[in-house]
Amino acid sequence: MTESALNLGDIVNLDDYPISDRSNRVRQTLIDRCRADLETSLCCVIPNFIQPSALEAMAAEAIGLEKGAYHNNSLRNCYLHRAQDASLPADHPRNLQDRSSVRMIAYDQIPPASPLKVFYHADAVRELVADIVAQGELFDNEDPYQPANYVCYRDGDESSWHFDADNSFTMTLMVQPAEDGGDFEMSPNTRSNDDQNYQHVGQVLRGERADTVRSIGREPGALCIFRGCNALHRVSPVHGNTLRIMGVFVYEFSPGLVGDPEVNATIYGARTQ
Ligand SMILES: O=C(O)CCC(=O)C(=O)O
Ligand SMILES: [Fe+2]
Repeated sequence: MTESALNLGDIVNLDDYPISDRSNRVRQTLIDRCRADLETSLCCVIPNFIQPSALEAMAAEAIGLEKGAYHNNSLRNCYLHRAQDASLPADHPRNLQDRSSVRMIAYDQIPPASPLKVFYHADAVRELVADIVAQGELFDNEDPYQPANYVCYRDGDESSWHFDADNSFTMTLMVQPAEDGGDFEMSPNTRSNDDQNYQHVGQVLRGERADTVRSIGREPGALCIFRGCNALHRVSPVHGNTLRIMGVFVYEFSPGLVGDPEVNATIYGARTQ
């Protein structure tokens, strides 16, 4: 603890979102609304969740750390794989490669007293998210790199169409939007747990199903929870000199989980110490 240790109220807008009190009716109304949105559109957004002063501190922190970020720049398919499959046609979704270029600031690079970490580790935040995703208790991820990250996009960076791997939900915080571009776009229900729906996936990838794609607008301070494993999503190319900064958080359904070191090295770069 430092002398300037942050409390939850320094970070979360507790006036609008009294999340520390589990019996509060405003909290329950928020949970009900988010659950309904997740059910219908695989995504929910909580606007103005973060205090402006905490957002400023997060943005300044990420900008300061960004020169040490790992530039993850690759061609990949929408399943996050880099290899082609010669047994499938060239235009199969598994063989359609697209570019992704983002800058990862991993958990181990962020100071312990960071507002991003205080937010992530707060019981009231974890419990709120657990109530929204409604799949039982949540636990902090215990990987050295994964639990809470800043993901930064410079001019020209983008994240092409993809499904998120493994986790049943993804949680992001808009810290600082791009000047232009950097839109978060999603085609909900592109596949299901038991149907890969390759034909539809291919159509979205080729830009033939713009009717299914929605752009999810988020102001600074908006928390977003989405089912990225079944909804194709992307971040359109960023334009301008303002760094697009997202907080990304990983909670788990069982305690003590860590990631695969080889996968981590491809996402965060190898550590040399
Ligand atoms: O930056 C975003 O808005 C979403 C990024 C994303 O695809 C993810 O975190 O899985
Ligand atoms: Fe994603």
